[in-house]
Amino acid sequence: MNSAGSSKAKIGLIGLGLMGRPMGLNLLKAGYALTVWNRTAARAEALVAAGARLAASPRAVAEAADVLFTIVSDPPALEEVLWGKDGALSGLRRGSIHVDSSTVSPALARRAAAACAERGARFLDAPVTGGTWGAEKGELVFMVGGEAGALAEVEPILGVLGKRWFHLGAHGAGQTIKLAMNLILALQVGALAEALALVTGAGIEGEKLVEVLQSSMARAPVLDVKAPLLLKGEYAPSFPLRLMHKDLGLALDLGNQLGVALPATAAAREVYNYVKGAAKEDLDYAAVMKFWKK
Ligand code: NA7
Repeated sequence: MNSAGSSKAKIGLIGLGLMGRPMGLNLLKAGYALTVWNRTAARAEALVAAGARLAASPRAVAEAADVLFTIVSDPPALEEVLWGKDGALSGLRRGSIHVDSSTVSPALARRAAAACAERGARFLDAPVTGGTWGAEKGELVFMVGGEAGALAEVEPILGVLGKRWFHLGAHGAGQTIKLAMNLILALQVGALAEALALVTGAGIEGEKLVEVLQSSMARAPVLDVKAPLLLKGEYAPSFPLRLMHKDLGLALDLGNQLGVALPATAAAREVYNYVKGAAKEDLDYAAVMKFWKK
């Protein structure tokens, strides 16, 4: 087993947003040596106080890491931290493994994998589900594309961050499944918002719909978490609406590339787009309800 797969591999982490920060804290708690970088350096403070080393650039993180994690917002952000000035790819160690847990396009995952291979490193696309709650509890679920051998080497680390991981195929497969899954979550929460608008428009309390719904075949665990937010109109971001909007766009792009029609996704994106445009602050995607409160 090489250094990437050793029990206490040196870990790098780029992206200390809502997801990256709790993930980093769990790695430190598990005793891993952690080097971090974030575009806005102030967001690294909690991790540095907990024992992480703050690097000067993505490149410096990669130089220090046997296993490099990235979890940044979107495709341009990943391109920036990998290929930008002092980007991580220029510092990747031979034999290291780069695990990208951002949600980006499958095509970008394949480009990153090829760039890693040119530098003698391996790549896994490993987007996650579970939101900030899952990240804090170490209960994320990883959807993985890439070589099974590389996955086997990082499994001890995934076990600190999450409870399950699925090897889904070649590079890009993890991102493809993630986009399909988020499409379903966006539609489920959007459908609840639409149904609540109908029910409350008829003068019936929304709570009554949720109670019956969650006792029926139409029950969805995501609604256990999101329905109370829709009913109360409280939308502090756990999974931000701007990121769900981005994922719906990525799913539509993929559908276009594959010639697969996604009419329900296209309609849902219009609704999320309206709320995103009208929002004055960062909101959870449960705020899709605001479409009907305008
Ligand atoms: P957040 O909380 O919005 O955090 C996004 C992170 O990405 C944060 O560290 C940002 O740095 C970083 N970012 C954004 N754009 C750039 C650029 N251009 N260059 C470098 N770094 C950048 O998102 P989450 O943590 O909730 O989610 C992360 C991913 O997981 C996302 O793909 C989700 O869909 C799933 P900042 O602090 O703003 O300087």
